[in-house]
Amino acid sequence: MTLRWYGPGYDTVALKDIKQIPGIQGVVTSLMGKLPGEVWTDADIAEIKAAASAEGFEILVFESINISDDIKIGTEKRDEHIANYIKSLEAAGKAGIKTICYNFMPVFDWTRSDLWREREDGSFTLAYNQEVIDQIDVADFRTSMEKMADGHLLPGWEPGRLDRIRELFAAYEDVTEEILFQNLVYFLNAIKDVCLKYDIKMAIHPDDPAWPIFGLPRIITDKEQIVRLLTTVDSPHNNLTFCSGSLGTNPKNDMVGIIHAAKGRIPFAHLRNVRHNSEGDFEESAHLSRDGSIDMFAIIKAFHDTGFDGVYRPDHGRMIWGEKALPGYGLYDRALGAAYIEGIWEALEKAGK
Ligand code: CS2
Ligand code: MN
Repeated sequence: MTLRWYGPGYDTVALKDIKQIPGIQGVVTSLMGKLPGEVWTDADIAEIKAAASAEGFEILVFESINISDDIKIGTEKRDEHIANYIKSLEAAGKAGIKTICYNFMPVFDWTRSDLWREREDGSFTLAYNQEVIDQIDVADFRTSMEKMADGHLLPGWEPGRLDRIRELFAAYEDVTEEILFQNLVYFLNAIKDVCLKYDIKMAIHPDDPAWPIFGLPRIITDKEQIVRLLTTVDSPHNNLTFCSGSLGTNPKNDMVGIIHAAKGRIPFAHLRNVRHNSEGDFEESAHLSRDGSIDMFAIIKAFHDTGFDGVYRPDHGRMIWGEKALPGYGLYDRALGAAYIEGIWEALEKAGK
């Protein structure tokens, strides 16, 4: 069990507070100051490792070493960016960090229409409404997200990334789902040797929401596409980050089926719940199954049944008890989620004996 921690200067939650959550064995982190395409050096990694270990934590996963749009689009800069990515992997591998989470979503990472939807109990949560999204001018979208973030950094929406939004949209004009998929395969094949050398597991994060938005292609949204990726690049370095909250945005996704279909190639899992309110509208609920639409017990049981021995973390949490933090990444609700998940796991372990 881990918790995501953004590193010194980026997170509002302190490691010494994470330490007090029962069962947390390590942290998942990133170099938030790096743009996609830039190299992570040995010194950069040593610095963040030292910051974590000063509070007794090991870094178990890098989430994420982000992929540049040039790699996703397949521009003439792609090979240079891949060469940089290989250098970053080399540095991670040498530092003993062997699970790398990333995503292959064009332009935007996870997307919400509201970062502060108030729920009946007075908590605030991240929510998505398709009609609201459909009315947004993409060029203004970044500004409205940043306004909602109220001075906090949005994970996945790091500054600098979206400066060229119109240009980027134009660059994606001819990128179909198939081209995007082939560019992902190209990337995975190109980094294979360094991954095998250091026993690195690349673990792709599903698209969130799990359907195309703003006319941009999205390709990691359901079981069929996940299985296609795992079988097309059938190598131990090509794996899935299972995210119940992202795959669960589509009520049709059979999540237990996805866990079984991945056949052990899930080194990293994100556990959170969503509530479907109506067609095209959902909000992130508490982790507890009956607060949302996802059967969290069934998912955790599927991991237990398949002998999961990877890293997991409660993904986002709501803002409760007046906390102000990075949207989705406060301390309190994620701590409740961690305890709930650990409770289910303990029950499964003991019932199985
Ligand atoms: C998060 C993502 O929204 C989520 O589910 O886990 O921001 C995730 O960190 C990235 O997509 C991984 O690259
Ligand atoms: Mn996730």
